[in-house]
Amino acid sequence: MSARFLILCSLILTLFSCAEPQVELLSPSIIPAPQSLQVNPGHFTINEKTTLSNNDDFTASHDYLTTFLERATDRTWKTEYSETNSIILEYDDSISSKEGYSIENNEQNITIKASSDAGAFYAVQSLIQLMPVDLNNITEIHIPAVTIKDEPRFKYRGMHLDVSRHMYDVEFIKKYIDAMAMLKMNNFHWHLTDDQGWRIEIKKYPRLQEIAAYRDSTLLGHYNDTPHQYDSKKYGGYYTQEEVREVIAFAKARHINVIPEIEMPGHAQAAIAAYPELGCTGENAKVAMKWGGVFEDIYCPSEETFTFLENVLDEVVELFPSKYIHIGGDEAPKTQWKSSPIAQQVIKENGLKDEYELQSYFIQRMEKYLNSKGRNIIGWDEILEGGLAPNATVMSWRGLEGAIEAAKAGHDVIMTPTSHAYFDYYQSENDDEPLAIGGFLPLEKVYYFNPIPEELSDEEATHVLGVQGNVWTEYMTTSDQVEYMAFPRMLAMSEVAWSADENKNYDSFINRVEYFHKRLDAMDINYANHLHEIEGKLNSNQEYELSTKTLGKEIRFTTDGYEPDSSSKAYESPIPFTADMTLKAQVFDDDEPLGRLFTQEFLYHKGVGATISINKEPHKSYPGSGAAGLINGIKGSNSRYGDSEWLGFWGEDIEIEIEFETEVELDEIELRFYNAPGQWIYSPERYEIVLKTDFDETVIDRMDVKNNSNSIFEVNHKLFTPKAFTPKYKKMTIKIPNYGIIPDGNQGAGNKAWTFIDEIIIK
Ligand code: TNX
Repeated sequence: MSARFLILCSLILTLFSCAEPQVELLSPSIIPAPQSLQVNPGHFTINEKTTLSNNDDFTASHDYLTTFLERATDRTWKTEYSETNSIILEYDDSISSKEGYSIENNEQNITIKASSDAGAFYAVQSLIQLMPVDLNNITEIHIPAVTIKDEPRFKYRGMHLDVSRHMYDVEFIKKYIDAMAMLKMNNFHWHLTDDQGWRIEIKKYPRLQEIAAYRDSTLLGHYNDTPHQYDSKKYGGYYTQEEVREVIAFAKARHINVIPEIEMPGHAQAAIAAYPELGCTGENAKVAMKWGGVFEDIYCPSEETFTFLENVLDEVVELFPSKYIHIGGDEAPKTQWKSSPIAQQVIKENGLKDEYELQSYFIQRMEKYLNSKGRNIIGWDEILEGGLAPNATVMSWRGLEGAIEAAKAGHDVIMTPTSHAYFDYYQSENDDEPLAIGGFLPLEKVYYFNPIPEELSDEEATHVLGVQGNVWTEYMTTSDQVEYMAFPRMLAMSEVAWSADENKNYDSFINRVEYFHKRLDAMDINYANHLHEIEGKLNSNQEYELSTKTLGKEIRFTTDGYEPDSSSKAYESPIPFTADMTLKAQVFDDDEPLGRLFTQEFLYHKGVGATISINKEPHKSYPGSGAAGLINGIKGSNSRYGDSEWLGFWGEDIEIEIEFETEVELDEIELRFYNAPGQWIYSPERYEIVLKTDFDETVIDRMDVKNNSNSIFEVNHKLFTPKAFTPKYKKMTIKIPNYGIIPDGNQGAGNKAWTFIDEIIIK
């Protein structure tokens, strides 16, 4: 709309309505949600005359916007000032947050204000998200009139990527960084070295490129599938220093800092394979070919090792301008140090108590070196063990405890707990999800992550720099797979990192994500879409409730085994469960089915509706649906022990008591246990079932139960009852001792095992 037309309009507006052509405007759906956004009447139109004006303060933001506009409008944009029809980037030092900005967008101009280029850059990201996704073949871009005032909640907003387990080309790394920029994230944590491959060129040590960068073979399938099988293919590669520079420059142009991670003293098997003298055993290790385990090979704390690491870090520091250098520190097994004369000598000479203090000595020494170069270290939370290095920032991954301890001691922390930030975990309970490491972290759980632990005072909480999503790539062989696991969870994490807590609303987020799919499609990102899926839960009246996250759609269902279609019954109220049944349901948008078919089997066995209690509470992280869930007629998933059915107990002996409403005859009892040694979960080796009538007890005692199955272990007991007399049982007790301590040679050796149980099927 021209300015003259506008003036004319406003003159006559009170008398006549203006015959302005109707413009379809998007309702703004920015991710991460801004602090405040007000939609005003009208819109701004970018046409062939629109100009872009900049003051000299903003370079990256201006360049990014120019490139975007040139692509979108297929013309060159010179920077020039004009009073109207202009996109204006303006310096405003009254904006106190350096990453904050405002956008005032009206019929005349779009005015972006910020007090730094970073703020202006984030304004540009918001502005782009106010435009339609598809800008092809349109001559004018209409942008709704808005007033936005925005600034981030946290100053550290990160995404991590493991390129050791699998490696991705530079083009992909840039794509990942570009998506981060769109989501206003500002730190890319590049996990460059690990047991399975060293991925950064270090000129002084050519064997890192020749040997450490390649493994001979790779584990096939999941670590829990035994016996292990391998693909017998050489795999690997590394980023040259030139490529690293290219990535850093690309990120810098998007206000993203790149933090390299060089792992020490553990996760060092690849480096030790190249230079065996760095290890403690003198034996020739090979670059690791499998995952799941913590590898025993560890850097020996010799002067030779320290020189090596210092030389490596010299090249790293030269390449990376980042204030932070990540030096790992996680999962450093102490076995080799215990029997190494060199390690023991260092312990003695430095008056250290044990190998934990040696780990701390190691990290502190490297910290001192990096501090002398003007850099600070980040380490995983294990660096707390044996004493924290004085200036270290802690990345808390095993839970929040590490972060709490470090923040209380006055250290900065970054929150990245497995429970909310591990994007290598499954995001859906569907059995046909692509193979993943395990766990269960749906979008909503990421979204509702609260990074400030209650245990911290306001003062201590200022040490929480921010949050980060981690993408460990053991099971992500391709960049497509990385995208599938990272999106849309990265969107949720961006909102955790950026948006004010009081502005967070999952329903609003989901609607924005739905629209965002178009944006991700345009970027050719292979996101996972679980939005139109159905969730079900049994309520306390033994009725099944269905729900879906997307609004304004219908759920249709059947209970006869047939797939629902647009004429099937619409779900309006909970479905009673009074007999065996198969429930199938699907979301429909009018006649069109969306998402995937939901199927739930119900087994109406004799335990359903009985009274149940357990002597121990299940672990907080794996509560299933409580004791009642063990006899609710729904079996736990075959592949997600973190679902709403399985109950997990850590190291505890449990005793379950079931009391039937009336006395019942029993034919068969089936118990189901989960078994995943890779995740420390062991089905029990013995258990006892006691059946009680009013005057008698029958004991079924099973010892030395051998379990050779993977994942689910089902045991079935048929009860032989004499013909003449059929006992009726009132109560039943099941005693399940924990498996005990995990034996040597296994994942988690020395720790207590987990017991997972679901559905006691009583017939
Ligand atoms: C633990 S998180 C690791 C990684 C694995 C990851 C898999 C951390 C510091 N160490 O080496 O890839 O679990 O989820």
